This record gives sequence, C-alpha cells and structure tokens, in this order.
Amino acid sequence: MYSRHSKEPWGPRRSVSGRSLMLHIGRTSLPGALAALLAVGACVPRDLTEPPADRATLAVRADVSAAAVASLVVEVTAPDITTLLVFNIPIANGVASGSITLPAGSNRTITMHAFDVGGVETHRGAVTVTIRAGPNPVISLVLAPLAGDTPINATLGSFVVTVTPNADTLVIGGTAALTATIVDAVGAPVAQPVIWATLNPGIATVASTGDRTAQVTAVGPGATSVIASFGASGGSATITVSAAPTVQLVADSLSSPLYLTQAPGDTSRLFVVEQPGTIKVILNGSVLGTPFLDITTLVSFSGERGLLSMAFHPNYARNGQFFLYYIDKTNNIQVVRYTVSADPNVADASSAQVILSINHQTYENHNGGLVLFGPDGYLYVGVGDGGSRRDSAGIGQRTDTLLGKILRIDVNSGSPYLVPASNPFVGLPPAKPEIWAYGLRNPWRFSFDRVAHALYIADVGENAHEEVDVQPATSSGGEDYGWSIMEGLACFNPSTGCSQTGLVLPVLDYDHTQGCAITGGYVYRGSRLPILTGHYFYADFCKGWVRSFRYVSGAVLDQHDYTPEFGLVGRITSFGEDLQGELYIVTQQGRVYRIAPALP
Ligand SMILES: [Ca+2]
Repeated sequence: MYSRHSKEPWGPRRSVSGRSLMLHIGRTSLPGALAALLAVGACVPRDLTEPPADRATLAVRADVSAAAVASLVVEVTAPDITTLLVFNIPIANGVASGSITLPAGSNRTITMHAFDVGGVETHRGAVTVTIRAGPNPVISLVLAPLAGDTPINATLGSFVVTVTPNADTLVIGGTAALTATIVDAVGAPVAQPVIWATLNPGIATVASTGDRTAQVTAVGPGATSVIASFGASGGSATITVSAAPTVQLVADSLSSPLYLTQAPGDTSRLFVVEQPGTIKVILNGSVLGTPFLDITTLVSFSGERGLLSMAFHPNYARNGQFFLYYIDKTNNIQVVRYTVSADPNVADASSAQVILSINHQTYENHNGGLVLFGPDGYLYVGVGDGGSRRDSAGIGQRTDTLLGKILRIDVNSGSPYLVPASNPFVGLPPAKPEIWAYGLRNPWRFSFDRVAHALYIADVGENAHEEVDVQPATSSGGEDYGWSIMEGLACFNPSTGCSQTGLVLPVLDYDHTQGCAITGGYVYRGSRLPILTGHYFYADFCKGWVRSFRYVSGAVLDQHDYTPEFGLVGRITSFGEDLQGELYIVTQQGRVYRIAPALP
C-alpha cells in the first residue's frame, strides 16, 4: 500500500489531475484565482514572501474512506493575507495526507473542501485559529456533508515522527522490522498511518506491515535512509547493508604459520610468523622467497614451542623496531628486539637485543606467546603458567612469578625496559612489578579493540572450559582471572564450592563438547563488512569453527557461528588484523585466509 507515494515522500506535491480541475465549490464556479492556481499545479503561492521563521507548516490528515471523495483542497484566508492560499492534499487509500504552510498570526480561517470524482464539492468545514511560527498543537476539524450524512474528520497540526530502531545493519537478503511513532506538538501520540519510503531501493526496500510498522529488506551493499512520513513530518532510520562474510585464501604452503600482522604505515605487506622461526612477507598476494627474518637456529620448535609472535613498534616507520616472542634452544621464553635492515623486506639478523627472558624449562607446554603493543604504547606480553597440567605449582594465583600472566613493560625507556609506574604491583614485593593481570593459564592470543580499547583475552583451558575475558579500557590492571581456582565459569581447584571472591569471571565460556582450545582474535573494525562491526572473533583450534560476539555494556550479544559461511577452516592458530581493521585467519596447515565480503 501507499506505493504510489512512497517513491517521493518529500517530493513535489501532486496537483489534482486535469479532469478533476473541473471544480465547483458549493455548486458554483470555482473562483478564478483558485482555478488558476490549481491549473498550474502550484500548492504554495509564489508571492508568499514571509521568511520561513514566521511560518508554520501543518500536516493535514483526513479520513475520507467512508465518503466518495476524489480530492481535498485547503484554503487559508486572513485579514492580513492578501493572496489566497490554496493547497491540494493528495489522497491515497482512503486517506488524504499532505501539508500546508502559512504565515503565523491570528484570525487564520482554514477551510477544507472535499470534491467527488466529478469535481462537485461534497463536504466543507472551516475553523478560525491563531497559528504560531513553528510547531502548533493539533486542530481537529469536521467537514460537514453538503448532501447525505457522512462527515469527514480531519486534523491539522505539527508532528514529530521517529523510527525505531533509528539505525540497523543487515546482511544482503536480511530483514528488519521498523516502527514509527507519531506525536503531536504537545507530545501526545497520534494513531495514524505513516507512509514508508526508501531513499535507495538498490540498498534496501521497505514494505508497510501495519499502520506504523514496516519491514526492511536488504538488497545491496551501502547505506540508505528509510523514511516514515506523516504529512509534512518525517522520521528516518539509517540502514546499512553489508555483504555476507566469507573467507578468501590469501596464501598457502606456509610452514606452521601462527601469527599475522602489518607494519605501521605500510598497507602493502602482510607479515606472517612461522613457528619454526621465520617471518615471511606477503606482498600483493605473493609470498616473497626471502624471509623477513630467519632465526630457526635460535628457536626450539616442537609442540607449543617455537617463534610464537611478533609486534611492530608503533613508531616502526621511523625506528624500524619490532619485537619477537620465541622459545629458545634451552626452552626459555625470550622477548627480543630487532630492527629492519636497509632493505625493507629484510630484517637485520644481527640487531637482536634481549628484552626479557623467562625460565620455562620444566614443561613443554603453556608458553603463552604474544607480544602486543597496547593503545598506551606499552608492550603487553602473554605468558603461560609453565605447563604440564592442573597448575600443580599454583602458578596462576602467585604474583611472585611472571608465568601465568599478562605483563606490561615500557620498551621505550630503561635498559632493556622500564616497568610503568602505574602497573598494579609496583612497590608490592615479592609481587613482580611487570604483572598487569594474573590468574591466567595460557593467554595464547589477546587483543585490544582499536576503537573501544578494551582488552580481550582468550585463555586456553584445561580439560573442560575455554574462555574469553574482557578488561575494560578504564582498567588500571591487577585483575585476577581465576586460574587455577576456576577454569572458565567452573570451579577447578577445589572442583566444587570454590571462593570466587576477587576473581574476574569470563564474559564467555564454552565447554569441551564444542572444542578443545580457544584461539583468540580481534574486534572487527574494518570497513568492508559493516555487519561484523564490533564483533569479537575467536575460534577453536581443534574443531576449526569461527565464532563472534559483541560485548556491550557488560553483556554478550549477537553470538554467531560462521560455519555456514566459512565452513570449518582448519586448525586455526591465530587471527590477524591489518591496518584497516580487516581480519585474517591463519591455520597450522599453512594457510592464510582473509575474512571478506561474499559478493556475486
Ligand atoms: Ca579464568
């Protein structure tokens, strides 16, 4: 319904058709001036010179469904208005809906005339009122029948139309329900139908589903406004349409890749960390033959050991520094600074400077593995609890060890680093001042939301639970994420009745019926897939699925499993994020995928 008018809700008002211009008012000839105005299709006289600030626009509504009315004309007269103001109000589906604009002032006589299809006046009503500039309260008017006994109820007034929700993001083919609310100038609800329209039907179409409800259907990528109009008043919703996400193969035949990043200031290259101890460059879709760096002779590569991540310094474009996290030949954790050589595609292998060494010789597993610069410019280091199983040494809850922690250090000061004075355990020996957060088992991958700056930590669980912890951007550190008192949302040691006092519980937990080891990702902040905006991505290494959720005001929302879109991707070791915020998936089988729009 309303389709005829929905295409141009705010467009030029239509004049009555040529045939219905054969008007007679009260069975007398139409005054010449009125006939001339209607004949040229004008609705607002052209010699109306009052500035807009002194005018009011009133929505006109009349239910003419019970009367055989073909056109509705509104005249405005007043002692100080020398030109007759005449407006034709379009009729669709039994409702006359339009607007009039008139100078503010007292003693405005507004007269409505209804005509039948033959141009004979059938109803008339008038009211004399004071009109304010800007919004006006609703004026009710009854058009009395000139013959017969069916009156027409009409209103004039100022309205505010709002559409809820006022913004939504849909995937192509997706639908959403919109609701319009109309209130008059004093805030009272108006139970009248609105007319829906879309500014770009190539992006989203809209169909009325009730008096003030509609369904939007996403058609093509982009953004458009969907409008609900009531007379001259309108409200709108911004509808953003995204393609569905899919995965595209970027590279394969890499050697146990487990991290991907870009260098600040350079969108042309992807850097992929390979576990045996090499860093490869992908330039324009091709893996360069010469590695950026090869430290396989320094790296212990087996199981969870190897070269585990790299972090470009935020000022890499100027200082050429980057940092590695690897397990050395004596099975200790090394955080090491390197610099690039004169060749931007080759690092200076002789530039190594050890920043941090952590003894990790007892067991092979739970090495942690991530170095990452935070939005505060400090280097965050994720260290596992030292391994074996069940945290038998109680490492997670101990603050006198760097194992089982996320550390925060300043690599721009000191030698080889400084502990930021704002770290939570500074000056509290025997606690290690480098500790930023504790109670972690193996925080293999964590990331900062580049917009909201919250820290998302995916902590790999023992035999039952995988978890995501979210630290708000306002945190001053020191959170205890529970290991090994708890594993995910479950008590671990003791297995029942554990005290949760002081522990920060995960925002998301999944059990081992769904997977075995979480791989943390990123909050999507790219531009190619608006449907994903704000979604934190994670995966399960064993099952190969990818999932996401949005974390908003303490609640996990919009959980989604991408198996229908991506399939099972493989043994996902890591995600990657490029400078534009687009995301990648890295698999142990040697592949790099890009999360990308699925376009026909
Ligand atoms: Ca935990």
